[in-house]
Amino acid sequence: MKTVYVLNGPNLNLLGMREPAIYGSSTLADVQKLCEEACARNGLALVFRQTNHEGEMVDWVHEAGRVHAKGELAAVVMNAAAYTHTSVAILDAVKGTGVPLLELHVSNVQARESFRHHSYLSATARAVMCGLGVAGYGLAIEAVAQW
Ligand code: CA2
Repeated sequence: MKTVYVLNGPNLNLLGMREPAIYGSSTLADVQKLCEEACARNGLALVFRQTNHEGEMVDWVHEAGRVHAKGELAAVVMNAAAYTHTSVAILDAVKGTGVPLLELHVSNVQARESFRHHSYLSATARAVMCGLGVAGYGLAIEAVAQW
């Protein structure tokens, strides 16, 4: 059984508690449940985490890289949140480990402020999904199950 790492970046612990017009009313716990169900449907194991710290995200990509090296990783599905737009360190971790990455955003970042239009991760991601709300997490798992 392969494992999907679903890694969430800063402030996503606030999901469902603020800005429902942009991010909806589901909480991160709801998202985790949705991911668990999608993984169960697709015969995948799930590692689901959230961090507010860039270095911790880097460490988790390295951990996923070790799983990848054993041939046991389906993919990393990452909503790097604000780090998407700032983090060369996370980009380097993805490049350095060679993990297959699906970059995910709840909102349509291209329809928002211009500083959200650039992603350090997109060029190294195998796929990018945005604007589908939290349903995107389930759809992302359905997609990577075919990788
Ligand atoms: O649309 C997304 O998923 C984002 O990755 C969310 C990030 C934002 O910086 C990206 O540009 C797009 C923000 C995550 C913060 O989430 C909150 C949720 C509820 C209330 C406040 C913040």
